Amino acid sequence: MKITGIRTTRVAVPLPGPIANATARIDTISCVLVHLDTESGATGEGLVFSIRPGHISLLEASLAMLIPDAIGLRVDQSERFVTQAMAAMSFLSAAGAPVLALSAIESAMWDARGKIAGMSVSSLLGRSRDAVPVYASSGLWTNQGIEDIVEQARHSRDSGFAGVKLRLAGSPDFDLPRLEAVRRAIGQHMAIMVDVNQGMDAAAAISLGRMMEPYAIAWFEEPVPVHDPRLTAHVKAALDVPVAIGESEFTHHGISRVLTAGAADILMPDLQRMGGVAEFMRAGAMAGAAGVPVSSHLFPEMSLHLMASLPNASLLEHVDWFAPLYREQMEIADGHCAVPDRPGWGFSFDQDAIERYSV
Ligand code: SMN
Ligand code: MG
Repeated sequence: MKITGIRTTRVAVPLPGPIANATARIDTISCVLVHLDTESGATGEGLVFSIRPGHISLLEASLAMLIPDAIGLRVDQSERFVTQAMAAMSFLSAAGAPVLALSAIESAMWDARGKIAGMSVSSLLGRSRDAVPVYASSGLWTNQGIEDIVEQARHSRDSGFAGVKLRLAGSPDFDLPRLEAVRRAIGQHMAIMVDVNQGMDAAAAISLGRMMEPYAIAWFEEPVPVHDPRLTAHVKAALDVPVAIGESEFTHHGISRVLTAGAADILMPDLQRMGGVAEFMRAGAMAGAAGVPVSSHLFPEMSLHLMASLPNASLLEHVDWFAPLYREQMEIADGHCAVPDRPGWGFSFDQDAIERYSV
């Protein structure tokens, strides 16, 4: 059960075309894949990701720093690994690239543990459900025209998603006709989330939030900069539409600040910024204690298992960005994604894809 080695591979998955939100433009999904070898012969898999190819060297260097601390541990000692690694990186900070790298190793330990036990990660955690409500987040970007986003939203509805996320630019003149068109195209029963990626100030966000009230949105995501969650709490208090934040926080300590500030109607922890599975579940439990539902951020193939376990889970965010790297594909129908029973994550890296996308 001991970890005998950890290999890393750099991959770049090109998107069909560039995508843009209020604060970023993305054309490549850059990842470092982690293969964790064990003396049992089972290999655990995890990954780190950035929207910026230039971050990959930093992520690789962070992995190289952490790998010696993991080798020789048993795969069931992930909490010990995390505690030691967090202590070792504390001179830098408990945030940024080292936490992302830590998450990839910890996640690979869970995958290996599941494969050795013959159980899925969700089964190891204790399942609450065998299918998780899911919304489509791969489309509806600010650099797409209105016909395009309407067509994509209809396609998501017809593909079995329970909702779609519309990226806002942060200007009512631009955003409201798009929101109206998407609502009209998909009907009243499907959820629409809107996300402005911290691109507004509080007064403008409150004003736009009020204008969006007639469209019955599921949530308004990251309306303002998140450095101080009290600013989001201020916006949330002024609005009837639910506010979602959490994806930019690191570890359960960041989530704790968000919850303490009363800044989230919906909490969106991100597996890699949490620093792995255990921290994600800790953040989820803290949200549960505060009466706040959880919607995972990115990494759908892995987050699916965490959302299957959390009693207070709401919707899984689905992006198709990582799918080309995996052999197995997510099964979506009737607004839900099925939770696989296959051991570990139940999604394994495709060797041909790794070679194709390797850089
Ligand atoms: C998002 C995440 C990652 C890259 C671009 C945009 C977005 C989301 O905030 O919530 O999916
Ligand atoms: Mg977001």
